[in-house]
Formats: sequence, structure tokens, C-alpha cells
Amino acid sequence: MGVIDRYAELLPVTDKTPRITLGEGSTPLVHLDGISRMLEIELWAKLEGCNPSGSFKDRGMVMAVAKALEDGAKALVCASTGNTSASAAAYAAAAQVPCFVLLPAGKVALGKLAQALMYGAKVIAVRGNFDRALEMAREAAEREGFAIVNSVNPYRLWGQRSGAWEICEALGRAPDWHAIPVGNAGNISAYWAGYKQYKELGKIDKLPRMMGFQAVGAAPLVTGQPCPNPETIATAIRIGNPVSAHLAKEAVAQSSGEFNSVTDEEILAAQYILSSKGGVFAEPASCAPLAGLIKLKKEGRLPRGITAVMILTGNGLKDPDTAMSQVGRPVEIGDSFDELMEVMKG
Ligand code: AN7
Repeated sequence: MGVIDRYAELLPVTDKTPRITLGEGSTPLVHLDGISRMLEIELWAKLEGCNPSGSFKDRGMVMAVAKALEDGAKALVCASTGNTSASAAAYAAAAQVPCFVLLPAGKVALGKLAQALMYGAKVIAVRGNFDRALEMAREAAEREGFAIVNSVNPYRLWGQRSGAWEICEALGRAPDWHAIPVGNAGNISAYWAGYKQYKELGKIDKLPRMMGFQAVGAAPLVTGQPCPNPETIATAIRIGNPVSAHLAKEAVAQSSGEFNSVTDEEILAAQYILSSKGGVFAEPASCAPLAGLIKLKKEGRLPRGITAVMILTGNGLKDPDTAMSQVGRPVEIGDSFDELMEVMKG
């Protein structure tokens, strides 16, 4: 069951909203035993890379596209650091509605680019950063009457609340800490709204602390000012002027949470730890929270024994180039058994 059917009662859907789905949501929540021991906490990972287009964006995109179809939109448009474009292109293909995606030229991970092109979207590389591409997409939407499916579209954040609901259902409560990467700041805001909605409905008693993690080179919510030239290896969160900054600040303030930043080196180290000690391959941006928890542990600021959930927002396969630049090549041998034994015993 997809997000709309599973949560129709909690979402702003009507009899006229088409019940589209690609099978998004209901992603695994996995306890990371080894990394929990290392950090002396109970650490859970929400595997959002298991969504149909490989990222959390599908939860909100299904709602945004359903609503666009309900309103008779003739085309979809978005700007994206990659995952939004892959998701929009997938749902547009399924609904057979035209889709334009604007990407910062040369700064989108290979897997995401391949997806947008394969799903048949009109892919436009803008020589500028994401923030400028978003301005252009918003203007095109306004002038041409296209549906904008970035998180400025309120239905995106509605659908993304479903992640919080699933976590509460799986744990029987909210976590103590909710650790999440922050780029355009939509997801942290959606999770906070989702947790609050569940509390108002009496489904949980306690709200989590919202812990948002950015990359040092693109950390406007940590520094308190827009970052004119964002730069990070975690291209998904290479964003200098988050559109949902106000909502994210509210979430962090209301929950006694915090924003923190981690270096590219810390992100890559966390990505390798997650893969090699956890068996979970997530893209670099998704590893900012683990990098952050490791950093807080070193600083003595990670309370022992807490239950923390990390949102692993995107699949590691999205960005094979960054992964390959971190790891060695395979050992190559001839087709002789002796050589194989030598390598295995070496
Ligand atoms: C893997 O695709 O902004 O703070 O255009 O792809 O809600 O923006 C992606 C963002 C985290 C940050 N992790 O979420 C886009 C885009 C991954 C992401 C984020 C993104 P927001």
C-alpha cells in the first residue's frame, strides 16, 4: 500500500484525488547493533533509499503529483540537486504528464541524472547553483501555469510526514532524538509536523529533539545566514538558501534540538562506517547525521542510552563516483586457482 492509501485519513486528500502510487513508504526501520554499541545509544536507521526512486522524496512527490493531477496541471516542474528530479520524473512518467527538471550543471550525482533521463523528463542543466535553479523553476511555474513540485509545494511536506508516523508505529513511541540531514529544510519540517500531529492525536506522548545536520560548506542554518556559494561533496544538500528555513528553525527551537555541521571528511568516514559496520549503503548527504552523532559522542554531548533515529534519505547507489573515490579497486587476478588462494590467504 502506498502513502496515500495507507494514510488517507491523515492527509488532505478528497474523493477526487487520484490514488496513485509506485509503492512508496513503509520503508524498513533497522536497529544498527554494532554502531549502537560504538556510540552507546540505541540507534535506528530509516532506510529511505528503499523507496521506488531510491530516496525519501517519493513520499511527498506522490502527494504533490496526485494533487497536481486533481487540479488538472498540464506539466510538472522542479529544480533539484538530484533526488527531487528523479522522483518527480518517475511519478510524471507513471501519470504520463510532462515534467521539466532544472539541475545545477555538473553537480548532480550520476545515478540521479541517469534516473531523470530514463524516466523521460526534460532535463535542463543550469549553469548556476540549486538556489538559482529553484528561482527559475518557480518563475516558469508561475508564468506557464505548471505545477511546481519542489517542497515549496505544501503537499510535498504533507506526504513526507508519513515517515514520522511510520517511525512512531514501529517503535511504539517517538525516538528521543531525530537525526536528519538538512538541505532545503523541507524534510526536517515535515517530520516535526508529523510528530506533532501524532501527539495531538494522542498516538505518542513525547516529541523528539530534532537534530539537523548540514555540511560545513553549505550550512546556512548553522551560521544563521544564507551561504552564497555552497560547496560540499554531499551534492544532495549543496544548498545555500533553504526555502523552508523558517519552518526548520521553528522545529529545532520548539523541540530543544539543534543544527550542527560536519565536514566532508566526516561525512565520508561516516558513510564507510555505515556501510562496512552496518551493512547499509547510503548516499553521502544521508550520512551527515551519523557523522554528527560521532562528532557529538567525541565531544561528550551524546547522552548514553538514548534512542535515536537517523533518516537515511537516499540510496548509496545514487552516487557511485563518490563511493568509488573512497575505496580501493578490487584485487585482479588471472584465472588460476593458485593465484586465488594466494590472494585469499594474503
Ligand atoms: C539524499 O533533490 O533538495 O532538507 O533537490 O536528496 O528536505 O531538502 C534533496 C535533498 C537530504 C535534504 N538527503 O532534504 C533535491 C534536494 C538527500 C537529499 C536532503 C536531500 P531537505
